[in-house]
Amino acid sequence: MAEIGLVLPTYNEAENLPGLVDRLQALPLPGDLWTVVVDDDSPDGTAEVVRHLASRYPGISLLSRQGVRGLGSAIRDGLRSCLEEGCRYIVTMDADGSHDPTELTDLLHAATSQEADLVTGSRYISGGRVKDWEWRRRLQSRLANLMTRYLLGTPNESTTNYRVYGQSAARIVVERSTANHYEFQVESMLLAISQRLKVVEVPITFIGRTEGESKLGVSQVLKWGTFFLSELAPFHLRRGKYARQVLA
Ligand SMILES: Nc1nc2c(ncn2[C@@H]2O[C@H](COP(=O)(O)OP(=O)(O)OP(=O)(O)O)[C@@H](O)[C@H]2O)c(=O)[nH]1
Ligand SMILES: [Mg+2]
Repeated sequence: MAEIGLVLPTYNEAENLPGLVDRLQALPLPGDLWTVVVDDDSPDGTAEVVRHLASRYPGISLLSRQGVRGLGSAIRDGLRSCLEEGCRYIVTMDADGSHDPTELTDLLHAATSQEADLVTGSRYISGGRVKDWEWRRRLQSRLANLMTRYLLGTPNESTTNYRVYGQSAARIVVERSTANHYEFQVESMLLAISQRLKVVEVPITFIGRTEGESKLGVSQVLKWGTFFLSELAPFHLRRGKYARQVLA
């Protein structure tokens, strides 16, 4: 049984995936690694790249989905697969090289030594950084995180996909989350907080992508904004909403 599950959502990441997987496989990890790449029919042949990688390394599987179904739904399906596989810790990260694999050791260490239910990489605590991003993306990300922190009660960082889920956090998110796109990160964080799970932030250095194209377009930002507004209720009402989910 694999101790550590890894979810890599991909849409057109054929150029980025091999280098990332090579680096991940070379890491000294505290348990066996089982990787699931959740690919949405990428026209650039990402699925073929995954099959090739699976022939080189053990414990790599491909979850191939029809149509472009969104980052959030890809992560949810990946978390579900890892739970079915019996993974104790489940790592989620972007496949475009923005998340440095060498920092995974720090995230996993926090999950084990601090008994955290959810560890999130954080660009916005001491030691965290953003590299190679133009000022517009920096501002967009900073504002999004400040808004969710001060108006929804999340930690300093709630929008990154570089995380380690314990089994209870993964189960709650798989069972209760409904967000299919970029708003999934905030929704899953809110679910963890509402269940009083222990969330720990670990500083990371985020590196802007160098290959391939961003999928975060205007329509995704609008979806995120709509989700944010729907959550923007007085604190007691919001708690009421999540509390009802607990009782259901
Ligand atoms: N399966 C799947 N993966 C997706 C989808 N949208 C994005 N991804 C993947 O999710 C990760 C994050 O997406 P990015 O496009 O890098 O989004 P971002 O990091 O906010 O923006 P950039 O770094 O500027 O590109 C990458 O590994 C993408 O390939 C989707 O609809 N389905
Ligand atoms: Mg990216």
